[in-house]
Amino acid sequence: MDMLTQESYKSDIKPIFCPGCGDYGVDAALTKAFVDLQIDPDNTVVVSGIGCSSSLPHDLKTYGIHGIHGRALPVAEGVKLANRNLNVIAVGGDGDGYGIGAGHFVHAIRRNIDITYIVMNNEIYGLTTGQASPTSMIGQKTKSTPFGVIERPINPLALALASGATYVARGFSGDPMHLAKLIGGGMKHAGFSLIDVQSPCVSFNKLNTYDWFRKRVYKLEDSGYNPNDIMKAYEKALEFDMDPNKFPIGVFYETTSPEYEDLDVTLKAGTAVGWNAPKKEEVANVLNEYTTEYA
Ligand SMILES: Cc1ncc(C[n+]2csc(CCOP(=O)(O)OP(=O)(O)O)c2C)c(N)n1
Ligand SMILES: [Mg+2]
Repeated sequence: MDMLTQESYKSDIKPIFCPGCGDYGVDAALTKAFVDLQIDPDNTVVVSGIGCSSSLPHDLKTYGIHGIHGRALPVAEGVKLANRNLNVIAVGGDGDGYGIGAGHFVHAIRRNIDITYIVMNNEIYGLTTGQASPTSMIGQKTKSTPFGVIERPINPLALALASGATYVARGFSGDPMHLAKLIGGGMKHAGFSLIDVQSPCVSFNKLNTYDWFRKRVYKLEDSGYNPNDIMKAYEKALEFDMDPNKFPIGVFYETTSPEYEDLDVTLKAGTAVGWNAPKKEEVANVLNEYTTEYA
């Protein structure tokens, strides 16, 4: 097969993002990770929910599902369980994943299904033009919080760790080369991987800007951080909550643990799409069993 390039993954559809949107950086980083790993676009599915960030699958020449709000993960899990030979990537926003989809977030993580989840976290609802999201900071004035946010923000990294995550990373869309490595690491990781990306919304979040992040962001690996100690991972995940001038990015935690697909009795026998449909008499036998046993 010929070498795949950036162009191999670009569709004819242009992104809907505003000029300067952080999600362009995520688009570029994801494509770079595809090129680096020579991912086959015909064997790849990118699943999303609803939001500006969730429009990303349209821009890619892979398979894609632009689904419903907050449901990127259950759809992605279904795709993976039906055919575990596919590369399955779920993408979306902070509202989609940490708000309406928060229940799915916790349960997909504890199942450790082998999918990569990229959350474009801009600390706001972008598509609906600037309401507070579950990651908006206390005090932030938005269209839905004219007197400032009074709820404590979700800490997605700490929540992922508490849910049993096996790969937890945070990137910054202002550094797409670094982000591409985090995404590539997640795709290579066997099991669920979370890459929370700080991806500024230049139109509706005037607080968490590129400059705001640049003043605080530093790379964990530059300080010799080792991502296999869960207690240290919690400490780093909580660092910004303790010191609002420090915002670590990089791989916080990685560990090996069996995938759901390896443990499930039926799935470990092979991928579901390869199964033959049951014969008529087999279905009749099952139905018979129920009617005789419960008659
Ligand atoms: C069930 C449902 N509730 C609410 C909405 C309205 N809605 C559309 S996008 C969105 C939030 C988008 O925010 P986020 O997920 O952070 O994505 P962003 O646009 O910031 O990338 C909401 C509330 C919807 N489409 N469906
Ligand atoms: Mg958002």
